[in-house]
Amino acid sequence: MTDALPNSPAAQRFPVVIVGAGPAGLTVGNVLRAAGVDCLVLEAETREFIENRPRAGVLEEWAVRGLEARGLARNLLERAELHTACEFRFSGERYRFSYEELTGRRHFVYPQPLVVTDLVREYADVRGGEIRFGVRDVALHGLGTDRPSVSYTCPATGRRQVVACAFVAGCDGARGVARASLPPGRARVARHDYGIGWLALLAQAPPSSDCVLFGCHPRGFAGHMPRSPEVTRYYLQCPPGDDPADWPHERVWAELRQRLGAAGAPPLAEGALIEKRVLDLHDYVVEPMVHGRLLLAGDAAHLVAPIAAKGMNLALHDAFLLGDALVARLTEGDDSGLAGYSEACLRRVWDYQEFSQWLSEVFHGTASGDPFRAGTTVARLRRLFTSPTAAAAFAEQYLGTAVRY
Ligand code: RFL
Repeated sequence: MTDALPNSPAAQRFPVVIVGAGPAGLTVGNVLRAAGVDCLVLEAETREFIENRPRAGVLEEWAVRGLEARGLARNLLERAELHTACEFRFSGERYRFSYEELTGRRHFVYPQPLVVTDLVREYADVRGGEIRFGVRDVALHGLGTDRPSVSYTCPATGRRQVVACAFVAGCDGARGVARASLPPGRARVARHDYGIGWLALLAQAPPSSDCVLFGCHPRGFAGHMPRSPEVTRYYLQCPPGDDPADWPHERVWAELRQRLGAAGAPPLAEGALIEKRVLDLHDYVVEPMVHGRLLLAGDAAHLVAPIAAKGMNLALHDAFLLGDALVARLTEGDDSGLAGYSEACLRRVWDYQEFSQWLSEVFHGTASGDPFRAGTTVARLRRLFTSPTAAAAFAEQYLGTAVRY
């Protein structure tokens, strides 16, 4: 962050500048536009790029209802696949976990590129929101004052532009500029490194099951996540920092067959691997999520490794609260939403982080090389299928259905 730019003629003014057009930023923008609040979204990539970037695919039902309530779920409700169960595979057997029977709730499977495509269209084309793509070198100024501003280089002219605003929504993900703009010592960043890598794969292949599969195998974890009738996401545990080039087609499918193998399991439907990258699993949480006039949301504020498929859901939770709080502040002068914003978000964030850690042990314990951990991991897994209380607790956390956080 640099100091305010009192002498720079601010070419433009918007009540809110939103940095980043991911699920968080676009949802905040849509909520503001629906209430007639002007805002500007600044996005480093092109529209085509963000509409095609493959990532998440699982939405929790409360998040879908939140989008629906804000008029943002029409396509999603028409096209998403509804999942009612997941399946654990361990000790050579298949264990189906029907979470809908326990909670009455489902997961909605709708790839993130479609979520983003719908949100951009609604924001820019329907609600008339301003958005600038391909901006470079975004910088935030005067965040500790009541006259912050945002500057960036315009891709068309190469000129620096300054936008004055009342609030900056930092929604620019894990590698953005917003978190980096927090003055040292003003926020605590808590980190957790799992010391585990996941080879994240997208296969041009139909799903091999009607549900998510978790293979908890002594060779390492393997996951199967249906994305669409043509595309399936797979994960393979690997050493952190592994080179995806060391995972040719044959090796990937041989490992997936082994780790997801179980008595009576149908063979995997194989296909070309259209994405192959190694994720070093880690989490972080920024506390508080607010500094002066900068309000962080989504991955900019907290990263949760994709172990429990929670990141996009948390980004939407933040965005609902932030959008509503900004509307209340800017249309009615009501500050209470903004005052409670960080704490309200962080309660769910920490709960989801704890669940991800718990699930990480379930996924990775049998491959830890430590026979004691392997034994307790299998006990955890078995408990899900022998204890209705343990099953109910798992279902509640997996679906994010707790009454309070
Ligand atoms: P995003 O989606 O990263 O959007 C941030 C946007 O900001 C832009 N940007 C900038 N713009 C201007 N100036 C700058 N300096 C900028 N720097 C960055 C970026 O181009 C981008 O468009 O953050 P947001 O909105 O907070 O959304 C978070 C989610 O994207 C993320 O949590 C999920 O993808 C996590 N995740 C999953 N979450 C789920 O809920 N369910 C899942 O099944 C799930 N699977 C996943 C995942 C993440 C994965 N990756 C990325 C590790 C699977 C994978 C493989």
